[in-house]
Amino acid sequence: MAVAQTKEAEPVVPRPPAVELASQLPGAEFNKDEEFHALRQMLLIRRFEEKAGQMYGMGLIGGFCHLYIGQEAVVIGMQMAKRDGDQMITGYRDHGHMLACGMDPKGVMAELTGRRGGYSKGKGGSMHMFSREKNFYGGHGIVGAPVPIGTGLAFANKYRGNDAVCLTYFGDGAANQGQVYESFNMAELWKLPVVYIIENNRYAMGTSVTRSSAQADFSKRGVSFNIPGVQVDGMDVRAVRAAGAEAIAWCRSGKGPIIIEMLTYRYRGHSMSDPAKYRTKEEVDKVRTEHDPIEQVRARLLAKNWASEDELKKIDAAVRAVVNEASEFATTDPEPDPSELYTDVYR
Ligand SMILES: Cc1ncc(C[n+]2csc(CCOP(=O)(O)OP(=O)(O)O)c2C)c(N)n1
Ligand SMILES: [Mg+2]
Repeated sequence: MAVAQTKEAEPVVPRPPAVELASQLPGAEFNKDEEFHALRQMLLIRRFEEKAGQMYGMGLIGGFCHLYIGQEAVVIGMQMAKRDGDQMITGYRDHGHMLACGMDPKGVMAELTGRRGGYSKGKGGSMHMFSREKNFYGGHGIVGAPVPIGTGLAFANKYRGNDAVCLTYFGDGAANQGQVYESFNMAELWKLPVVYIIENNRYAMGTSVTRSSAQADFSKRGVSFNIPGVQVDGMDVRAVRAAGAEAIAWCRSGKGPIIIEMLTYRYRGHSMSDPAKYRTKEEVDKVRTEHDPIEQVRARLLAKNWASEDELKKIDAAVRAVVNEASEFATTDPEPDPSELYTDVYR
């Protein structure tokens, strides 16, 4: 009996009609400052990741490197909704999350190239960076691992009686893991302040959601545990911010965990070594031309006469300068001394 039949491909960025999308909620619109802020932040991630991809191609970055291009609105919208003191944790597609929480692009890029000035002194690489200062708890190569750890961070918040919320990010593939549901159970049982953000980019490595997931509406994955969920257009930074603000307020008021499924898309392969032959070029092009999160902001700024093409070009140039400075640092900073092999390790 064949059990692993491929279902019909679903439309790009599916939006089941039964689900209320956050972009339709009042308060989803951005003012001028917010539009500019979102544009700069998302561009920083986009240009940083493009540069990282180039540097990987030149052999300057080794190991694994998972780019976040296409998904920028998710982390930036959530960042705009959170407040200082709230924590963030994610998997290996993590450069965008680090930049979003204000980590220095130089330190992130230098970690990718394995240099002393990197966030893990050049010894961790793409998937292993942390910043206690920015409340960023990694950076985890193990699929699903951020979920119990993020739940533990939320437990600590409750135990300590602070009112911080932990934003716990994971993918559609990770959402099929057992440890996720053990975490859900504890989080609801103890009413922990954790927002579970499922970044549904429609693929786990080369496997599409429709081939791998019995319940592909991830906002419903908390039903057995009484955890509410909402499905959000993760390509629209305004929708993300609006849903994020509601979810964070829910947690902060002591109501327990909540799930946000972000409908998003990654433009590049799973990692730099993935030629992405499991999907068509047309599929990628369709999302890029119709849903790109950065283009959406640019178009609104122009339509509202809040910016001219020239001003937008200047913003892009300024962001590129920051990224170039980071790559310059990451290629001139020395590698760690060999004696560092024996530091920061458990024996
Ligand atoms: C426990 C574990 N199993 C398998 C892997 C290999 N692996 C790395 S990424 C990945 C797919 C995860 O996909 P998803 O959760 O959708 O995240 P995305 O890569 O799309 O951001 C797999 C299976 C791993 N790193 N850890
Ligand atoms: Mg995925």
